Amino acid sequence: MYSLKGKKVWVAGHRGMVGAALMRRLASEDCELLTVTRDTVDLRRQAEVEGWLAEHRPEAVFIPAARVGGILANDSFPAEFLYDNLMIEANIINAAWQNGVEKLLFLGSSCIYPKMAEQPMKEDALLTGPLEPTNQWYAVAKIAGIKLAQAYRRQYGCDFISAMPTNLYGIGDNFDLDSSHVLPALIAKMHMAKEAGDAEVVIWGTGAPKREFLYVDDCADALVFLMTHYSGEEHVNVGYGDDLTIQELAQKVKAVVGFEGALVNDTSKPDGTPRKLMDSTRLHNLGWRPRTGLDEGIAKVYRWYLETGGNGRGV
Ligand code: GFB
Repeated sequence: MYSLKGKKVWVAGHRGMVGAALMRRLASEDCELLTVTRDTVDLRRQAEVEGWLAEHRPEAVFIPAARVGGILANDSFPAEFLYDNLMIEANIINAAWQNGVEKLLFLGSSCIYPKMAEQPMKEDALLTGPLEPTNQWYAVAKIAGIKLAQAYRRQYGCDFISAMPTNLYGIGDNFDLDSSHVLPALIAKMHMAKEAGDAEVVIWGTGAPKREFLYVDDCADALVFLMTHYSGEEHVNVGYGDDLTIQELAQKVKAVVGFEGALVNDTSKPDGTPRKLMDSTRLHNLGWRPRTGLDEGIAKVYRWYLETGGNGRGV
């Protein structure tokens, strides 16, 4: 439906895990990739975003740029998770309209759905109930982003769409234990415990919550697929199709890393949403499927972690 061939394509947030995966995926499309670093344009500053878009005039825009983090970071920095994400998406979407961007894809998150949403969660579960308190700030910002894309489509006829990925993981992830998501945290914790010969590793919460994990390069492939095959007001779920408990995930990571000690639960830490499995039927019906299984994905990330230390310096 929309061809990227010969187009100027801006990946806003190209250094993040999803942005970097999009850059890898788009390298095989016949398009010109535009990027800008934070030193040049702070996406939270309207004048900087407007000036950059007016000068560089991208034809297509992906917005993986966001302040992101795991359950503790979301719960600890509500102001930044709400303000930064609202500003980033509002600045880019409005400036994209002003500058005649042909197609824009906004990226949200599965936490936009109510805490107790029926499982698997369909797109129409949005705004049907209260949000999970630990990440309500981030969720409200992402819901506003969906609504912005819809509003510019309705009022100005802009071809702006939204994709809602499930929990993502992959190379380029954040391994900092205070701000990371669970999968990279477990890799880092178990690796360090193995190296130190520790007897146990702490798992936050009860280990009972269930999560669905999608490998980031599969997500990037789905985003390019939606950019080129989907045009509509409704956001589209981007999931893997299966979930598992945090305890089961910890066992998988333990096996890949080769940690032989015990797993201990710290129930003073929050569990968050009990379950958030996406219903990705809409995306599947459009013709897209994920490729990377969870075991294969964890092994890839651990290899990358060993090579880079998760920060480019080596372990
Ligand atoms: O990945 P995670 O931080 O985010 O946590 P959410 C998922 C589950 O893993 C929670 C547990 O039940 C955590 O308590 N967990 C166990 C751990 N050990 C650890 C650990 O060492 N580190 C971390 N981080 N978790 C986020 C939202 O929710 O998901 C964001 O806060 C966003 O807004 C993102 O939506 C995708 O899945 O709970």
